[in-house]
Amino acid sequence: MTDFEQMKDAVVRGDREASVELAKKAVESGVDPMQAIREGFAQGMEVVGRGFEDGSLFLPDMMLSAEAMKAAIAVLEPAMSAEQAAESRAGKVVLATVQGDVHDIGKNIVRILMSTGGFEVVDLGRDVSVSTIIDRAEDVKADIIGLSALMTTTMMYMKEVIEELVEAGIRDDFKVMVGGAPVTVDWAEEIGADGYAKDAFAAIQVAKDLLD
Ligand code: B1M
Repeated sequence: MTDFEQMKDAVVRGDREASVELAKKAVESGVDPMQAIREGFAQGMEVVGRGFEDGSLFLPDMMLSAEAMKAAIAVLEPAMSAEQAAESRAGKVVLATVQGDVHDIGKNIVRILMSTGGFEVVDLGRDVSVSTIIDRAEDVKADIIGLSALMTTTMMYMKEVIEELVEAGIRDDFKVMVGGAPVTVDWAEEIGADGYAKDAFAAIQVAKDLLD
């Protein structure tokens, strides 16, 4: 197996230690860190993503793989040039579980995968008020506001965020994407969100499409 194939394999197996070792080896031997991510580690996440979608892999597998990939990126990132580091950032996302809702397991997976997908994610946590979400999105100049809700009773705060953005005259400053078990594409359309993702892997693609 080539080094890139080994990187891919380490992520597929969720082997954090092997991922870190391979990333260190890449840095020591002068391999372009971006190439190691694109042709090695990220290829592993693609395999895991497909496995998760077709039901052959499960949540714990996915989390182990995401952690292995994150650990590799942590080793590679300092070796990138300033331009590469900026280039590797696909965009800035402010992410939160909405007001009244403490469910954050799914949101945390979205955070991990979006980070590994190249996004800079500012995670505001759970049970976050509408005003805090908007204030922080403005403060950090986010490209995307990502909202998670797990209850039918809290989904309405997604709508409120969008209404408040409109009221403040800053709706066009951000793309808004929504997700969470009870959230549907119809709901996203109804409240005027820009994107909806059914799971954390889809979230990466949706976010990339929104910024294209
Ligand atoms: Co609660 N809970 N819970 N709960 N809980 C649900 C959501 C519920 C459906 C259970 C049920 O009744 N069948 C129900 C909601 C019913 C409704 O809709 N009204 C419910 C309830 C009622 C409650 C309480 C009110 C219970 C009580 O106290 N009486 C209470 C609520 C407290 C509150 O929020 N104010 C409560 C509390 C809890 C715990 C604290 C015990 C715990 C949460 C722990 C935590 O998150 N830190 C909990 C749990 C674990 C669940 C269930 C069992 C599992 C949720 C979960 O983590 N799923 C849940 C039942 C269920 O969903 N089957 C339930 C795994 C996770 C990986 O999936 O979050 O869907 P999910 O995320 C996915 C996608 O949805 C998507 O990507 C993720 C990964 O692929 N996604 C996004 C999520 N956010 C996204 C954002 C995006 C894009 C994609 O873009 C920005």
